[in-house]
Amino acid sequence: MQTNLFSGDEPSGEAIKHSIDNAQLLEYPQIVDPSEATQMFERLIAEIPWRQERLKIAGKLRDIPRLQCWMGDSASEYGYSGVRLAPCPWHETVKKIHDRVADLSASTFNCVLINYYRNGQDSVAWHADDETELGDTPVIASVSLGAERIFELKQKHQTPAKKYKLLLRHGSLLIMSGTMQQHWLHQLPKDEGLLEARINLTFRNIVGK
Ligand SMILES: O=C(O)CCC(=O)C(=O)O
Ligand SMILES: [Mn+2]
Repeated sequence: MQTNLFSGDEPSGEAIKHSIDNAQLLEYPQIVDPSEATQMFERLIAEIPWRQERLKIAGKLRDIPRLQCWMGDSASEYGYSGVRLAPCPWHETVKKIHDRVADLSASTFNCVLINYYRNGQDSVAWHADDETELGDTPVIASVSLGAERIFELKQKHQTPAKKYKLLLRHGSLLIMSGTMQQHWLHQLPKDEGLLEARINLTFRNIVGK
C-alpha cells in the first residue's frame, strides 16, 4: 500500500491537494493550534452525550467498536450502517469547529457524526459516505482531535484496487468531495497497542432538510 503522501500532491494555500482518480481530497494539517485542539478534545470527551450503538451481525446484536453522537439542526435524522440516529442539539465547541470548517470549505453543513475512538481497539470498517440523503457528490469535512490515526482509502470498482494511507493529525481537517464517495471506500483500521483516544467529527449536509 502506498503511504502518505500521493505523488503529484500540490500545496493549495495552507492545504495539501491530494491527487487521486475521480475524487477531490484536500487536507489542512492544522486548522486549530495544538493547545486549543487539546482543550476542545477534553471538553468534547467530557460533555458530549456519547452513545454505544449496536448492529445486528449474523443475527446477533453487537456493540460497534466506537462511541458516537449524531448532532445537528433539529430536522436532520440520519441512517448510518442500518442505525437511525436522531440529532443532539449543537454543542458550543462543535458549533465553533463547524463555523471554521464551513468557512474553509465554502460549504454548508447541517449535521455532524462524531466518533469517539477510546483507544486503538476502536475502529471503523471499509465504507463510503454514500447515503442517498447526502446527494451524489457530497462534501464531507472530517476533523481529527487527539491521537494520530491512519486513515485508509481503497478504490471501489477497480481490480486490483489502488490503496492509500493518510496520517490524520490532532487539529487537522480532511475534505472529501467531488465523486469521491462513488469511487472510493475509506476506513480507520485498529491500531494494536495504542492507548490514547481520538475524536473525529465528520460534517455533512443532508439534502432537502
Ligand atoms: O474517524 C475517521 O477518520 C473516519 C470516520 C468515518 O469515516 C465516518 O464516520 O463515516
Ligand atoms: Mn465515513
